[in-house]
Amino acid sequence: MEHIKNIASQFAIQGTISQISPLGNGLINDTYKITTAEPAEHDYVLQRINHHIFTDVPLLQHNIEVVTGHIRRQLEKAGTPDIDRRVLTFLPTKEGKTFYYDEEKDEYWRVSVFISNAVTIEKVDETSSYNAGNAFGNFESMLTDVADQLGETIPSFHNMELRRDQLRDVLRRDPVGRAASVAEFVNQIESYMDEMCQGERLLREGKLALRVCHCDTKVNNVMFDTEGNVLCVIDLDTVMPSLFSSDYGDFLRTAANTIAEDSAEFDKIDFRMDIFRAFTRGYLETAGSFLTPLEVSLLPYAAELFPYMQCVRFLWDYVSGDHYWKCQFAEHNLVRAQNQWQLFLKAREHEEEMKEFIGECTR
Ligand code: GN1
Ligand code: MG
Repeated sequence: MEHIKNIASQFAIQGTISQISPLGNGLINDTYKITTAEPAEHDYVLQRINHHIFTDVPLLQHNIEVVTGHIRRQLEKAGTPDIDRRVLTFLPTKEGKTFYYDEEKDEYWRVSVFISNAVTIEKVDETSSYNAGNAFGNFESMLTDVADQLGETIPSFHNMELRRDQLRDVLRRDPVGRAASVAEFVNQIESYMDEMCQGERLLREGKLALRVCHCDTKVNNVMFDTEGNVLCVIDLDTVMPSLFSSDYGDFLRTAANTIAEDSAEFDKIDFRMDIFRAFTRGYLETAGSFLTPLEVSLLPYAAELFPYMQCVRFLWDYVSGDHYWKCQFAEHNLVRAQNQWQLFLKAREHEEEMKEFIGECTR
């Protein structure tokens, strides 16, 4: 704890630190709560940034500064009360940066203001999905006019063509001899490849543009006050320019699956239309203002794309020899890929229903 206290002292913390304790259950960054002797508005969150996944921390923090600064100004302009609970605030170090690099340990750290009397929700139901849709749509909508250039914290993160090329490349190299056993599966996947890569094609043709997206739209990345009202969106490491499909598609990929993404009970998989409807309604209420007609018409494609892309990514890792996702058993990544494949097929079965519902929402 002495080390962590020393790190905390690098930032412009107001108040006297009385306690530092682990916070939350994040798998990527290590998070601590700094409690001060002063009232709760002066508590903080200290995080060690995982620079093995996010290799360009200055770029990452630049994105976060631009995005939180922009949202803050929007809220101020709108006269929104209680702004410090509606957008994250990062503290500067003595050098005026929003991160501190500990050379000795090769660690990157940052501090943000702790949002008091706030909760995150783990349960996916119609209410939380509606609220999350509304919150992520609002987040994107506030960022439509960001002037500063943002970088990709994970280059080409949600780029389907890149994921396609990575899979094809590893199948050719076949480093652990698994390619032959998945050849039939790959054939099925490839039969949808062109259709699934239409986003990148439309981008090249100038029919779609990149937007500032959150790119990790999990239900527990939305903060609520104790009455259940949305406060803000958190976990901003993956905020970057991406296609319209990212936030909408990735939320539904995780939330609309009837089973966990690594369960092998494939016959129990369905694409939950109750969650789809609730999330879509919430999302379109806020995102409807900036989405183009083409983007709206492609929302069912986004809902199919994300299980499909995740299937390709899991299969790529399986054929690579399991270096990216932790595995509990030898075929774990293959099971995950098959699970996402089933979810993709199920989502496709609901395509017409999706279109109809989106039509009703936007009429
Ligand atoms: C990773 O670690 P987690 O669950 O937040 C991955 C996502 C995948 C997800 C699949 C940086 O996210 O893109 O959809 O696993 N994040 C990264 O489980 O690759
Ligand atoms: Mg996360």
